[in-house]
Amino acid sequence: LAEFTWDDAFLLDDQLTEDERLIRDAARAYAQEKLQPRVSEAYLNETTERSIFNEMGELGLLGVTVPEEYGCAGANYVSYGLVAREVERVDSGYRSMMSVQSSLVMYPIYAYGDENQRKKYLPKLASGEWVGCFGLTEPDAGSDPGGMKTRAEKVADGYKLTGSKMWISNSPIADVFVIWAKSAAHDNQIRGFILEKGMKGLSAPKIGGKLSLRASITGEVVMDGVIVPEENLLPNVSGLKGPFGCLNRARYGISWGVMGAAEDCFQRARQYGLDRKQFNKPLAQTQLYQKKLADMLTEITLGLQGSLRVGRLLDEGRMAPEMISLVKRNNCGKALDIARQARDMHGGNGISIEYQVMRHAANLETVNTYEGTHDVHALILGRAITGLQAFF
Ligand code: TGC
Ligand code: FAD
Repeated sequence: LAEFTWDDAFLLDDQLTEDERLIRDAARAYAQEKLQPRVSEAYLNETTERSIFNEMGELGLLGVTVPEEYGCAGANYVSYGLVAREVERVDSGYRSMMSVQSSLVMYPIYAYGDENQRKKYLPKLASGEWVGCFGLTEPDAGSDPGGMKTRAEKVADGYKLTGSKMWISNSPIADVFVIWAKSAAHDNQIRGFILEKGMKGLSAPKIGGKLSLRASITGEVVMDGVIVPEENLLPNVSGLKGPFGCLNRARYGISWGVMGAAEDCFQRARQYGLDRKQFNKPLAQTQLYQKKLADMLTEITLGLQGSLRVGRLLDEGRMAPEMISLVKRNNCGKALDIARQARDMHGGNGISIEYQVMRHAANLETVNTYEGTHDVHALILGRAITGLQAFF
């Protein structure tokens, strides 16, 4: 009989290739040595360190799936998931910074851009010299991005963009903005545009007062007749499948990332229960405490196994978006439950930044909502199961 390893119940490690383990180990070392020591202060003070992009860039953690000729690692989607898990083990906000840059900015420029756009933007985004953001959501169009109001109007040599985007990760510090707008010159179809910091009429004010994801800056994007040259239109995609193609990848990464946050909560709750005694015995020696740990380990193990399977299918070109809805929805919901439980299991200490678990729980409230809410993914699955759409 094999021995049971409580921190890798189904031997996930064994299912990875040597290259995948190397990327995972590099991401883990960076996250634990460089991110973990600064996260509490960043979170409390609501500061986002710009230099994190340069550090991640130097280690090849930005756009890991983009080919090497653009300065990237050219790795597979399982590797990308493993990086997300290690970064989010520290903080969902840091994973947000990484995954927006990788899946929502570099991926569309690579997949939908022309060669000039790829050569101009990808190497600088890969190194972290430039920061990117992705503008889909608007004040009146969140779950229903097809209802967006941002408009692109044809003018000499380009387009004039007018509208505003809301809740945009990285936008106040972004150099490159991938913006989705309805284009009058293309039958009112949604098209992608690359905007650059400093363009006249473009601003990105920070959204303050967030009680979640405080180490990752979020802002609006305001476009007051911004003139965007013709060469900044993403030529190779049209319609909602453009932004959704990016979201598939980011949502998949999130499914791994939240399991990293959940593992951190589980491991901290376990240690706390072993160390803390009440009624003359460790908390971990009570039935209720053990049941909670058993539930956590079960969900984490199944969640990671699900993400690995979807990652392998994505790498084989056999991914259906509904598979991603399934793991994004399940893993976010389960991670949020685990973080709330871990907070409870820490008693009063659980509300302190020092014990980390409440920060994870607060962050996961956002992660459960962005990139398609928990309920929106249920409706995507419900449509696939029944053939009936229940959105409207
Ligand atoms: P629907 O009619 O279903 O589809 C319209 C067109 O899009 C195609 N499509 C997809 N293509 C690729 N991948 C997918 N997952 C796709 N889903 C749909 C579809 O085939 C169709 O193509 P065509 O050629 O026939 O036109 O569209 P709908 O308007 O009914 O959509 C409904 C719904 C709810 C599924 C969708 O709107 C949705 O997913 N809403 C959630 C919105 C969302 O996820 N927003 C995310 C904003 S970005 C963000 O949150 C970043 S946070 C990042 C961070 O900080 O980490
Ligand atoms: P709504 O769509 O108004 O939903 C409110 C509630 O109604 C939810 O519970 C939802 O599930 C429910 N609901 C909606 N429609 C239905 C329905 N048909 N049936 C039943 N229930 C329904 N967006 C970007 O484009 N880029 C980013 O970088 C980005 N970063 C973000 C960072 C943060 C910190 C946050 C909080 C959000 C970010 N978002 C970003 C936006 C995010 O994707 C949206 O908040 C999300 O898609 C939900 O949209 P909404 O907030 O408008 O909520």
